[in-house]
Amino acid sequence: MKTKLLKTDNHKPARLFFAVQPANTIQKQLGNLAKKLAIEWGGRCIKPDNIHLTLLFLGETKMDKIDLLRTAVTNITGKRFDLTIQKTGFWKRNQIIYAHADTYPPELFSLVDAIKNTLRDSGFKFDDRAYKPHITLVRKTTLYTPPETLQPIEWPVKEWLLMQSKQTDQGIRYIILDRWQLH
Ligand code: 2AM
Repeated sequence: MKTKLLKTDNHKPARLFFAVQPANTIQKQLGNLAKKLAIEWGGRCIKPDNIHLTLLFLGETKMDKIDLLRTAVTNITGKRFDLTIQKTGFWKRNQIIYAHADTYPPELFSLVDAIKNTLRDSGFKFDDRAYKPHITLVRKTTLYTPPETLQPIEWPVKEWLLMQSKQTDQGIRYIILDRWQLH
């Protein structure tokens, strides 16, 4: 599926990232948790629709590079994997509360590596720091003490996405620009 970028966007670069997104039911579950945590600990909760796990953040990308980007990654073949989200954590420096799994399957890291290698070979620049999977739930929190574990949330990951982060009057909105199936 390809979603056309809005015509009005054409004059400026788009803020892009690759991610996986859970089904609506899981987004709602994590969204409810985010709301609860923001009430309890302060900060701004992520809306359910925006709940995702980033694979690679590309940042501002010129519009004329987007087709090249899509073509470059289209031959990546990743395998399906399951995530069990059962913890929350806190990054004091970034002021975020996030959800995460105890362990992540090798298929996730292989997919991220494949995207990075392909983009590097195609001349794209990106932040190449070690990948730390996390699902941001609340921003601008200054204090949080995570409980031991949560009721586990099972998330089967069957596809990965190219997404655009857009500032709108209603806040940040994530738009799916393209998607690829895992096998
Ligand atoms: P975050 O939730 O930890 O901020 C869209 O902005 C997605 O890309 C978010 O999941 C965000 O992670 C991630 N991301 C990674 N590096 C980023 C950066 N340097 N600036 C903004 N977002 C970044």
